[in-house]
Amino acid sequence: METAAAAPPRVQALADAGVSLLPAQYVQPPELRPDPTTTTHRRAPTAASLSVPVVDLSSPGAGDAVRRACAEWGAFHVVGHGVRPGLLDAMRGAGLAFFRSPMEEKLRFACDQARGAAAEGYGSRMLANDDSVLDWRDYFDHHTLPDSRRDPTRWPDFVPGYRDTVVKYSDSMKDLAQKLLRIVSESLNLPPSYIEEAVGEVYQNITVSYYSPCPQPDLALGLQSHSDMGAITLLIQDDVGGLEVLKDGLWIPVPSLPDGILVILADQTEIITNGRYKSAVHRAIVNADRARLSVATFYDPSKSRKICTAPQLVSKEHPQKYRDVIYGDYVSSWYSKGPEGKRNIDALLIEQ
Ligand SMILES: O=C(O)CCC(=O)C(=O)O
Repeated sequence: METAAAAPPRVQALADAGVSLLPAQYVQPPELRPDPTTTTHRRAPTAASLSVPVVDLSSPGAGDAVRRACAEWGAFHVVGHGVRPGLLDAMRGAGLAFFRSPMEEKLRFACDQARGAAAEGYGSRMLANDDSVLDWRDYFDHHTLPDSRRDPTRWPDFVPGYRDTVVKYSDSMKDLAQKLLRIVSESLNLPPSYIEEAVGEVYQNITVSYYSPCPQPDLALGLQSHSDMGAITLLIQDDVGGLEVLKDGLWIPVPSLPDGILVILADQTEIITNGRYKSAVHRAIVNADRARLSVATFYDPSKSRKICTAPQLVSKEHPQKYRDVIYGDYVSSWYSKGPEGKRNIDALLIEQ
């Protein structure tokens, strides 16, 4: 949440001004830096054999591939997903056109501080506490579903076709997320609609993130390490690179796949599946030369929804791992303290 008194400068404005030293608020503590010599988790060598799986949803083996990818990674690319490639490019293009527009235009759509945490609009800081290290990132967050939250007049009016593109993209990502949740449910022998029903009415946000070139990229993070709070996230990015997923203690770079969409399982899916499927911890690193853009679409429960583990997945061998939780309480705890490099979900662990 941004507050008027403490609103940080837009990262893009700092980068455009040509700062040569990273301002102190953006300097990560040594153990969280991407620098391989200081970081707690090592980064995989560039030519690592480990890479995020790719699942062709149009192939007959898709269910098995999804099962493996969810159990081993919590993140995977999908191709053969049925979303028109032109729509992915249009969404990336709309986001880029926004961030390349003059600052005074962008500021007309700045986050409204009075609306509290995760306010819709153009922002640069997610957390309320002033002492947290800032991400080297600006973003535009759209509230897109349910329809009652969707107000395109809050989205940029100066990029031709922007609002129409976001609406089409939102609808298309909702369909894909539901298709994926059905496959994920079935892969655990649950009824196909199980996870969708456990999540209830979908609250969808679309966040376009823009990472400007950074003067000292080894000291900063574009987006600190975290897992997503909701049920499932669908992410597209450009060809610059910077997204990393944590796998067995190694940060694995996630390249962009032409026409591919990255699926990231989020915390509520881990709770519902009793930890059989993990939410994926990920972060974004930055570089000195090229700006990077990503578009994340979050599929979340409503704040009042109680999320419970599927009883079919609890047994003597698999005792219930997490306490039931009201989603709004889960979210509030994140916004008051931030991920601090830890998983929010660990606070719900039941002692065995
Ligand atoms: O920019 C990226 O690749 C990551 C974005 C992300 O993790 C988020 O918006 O939560």
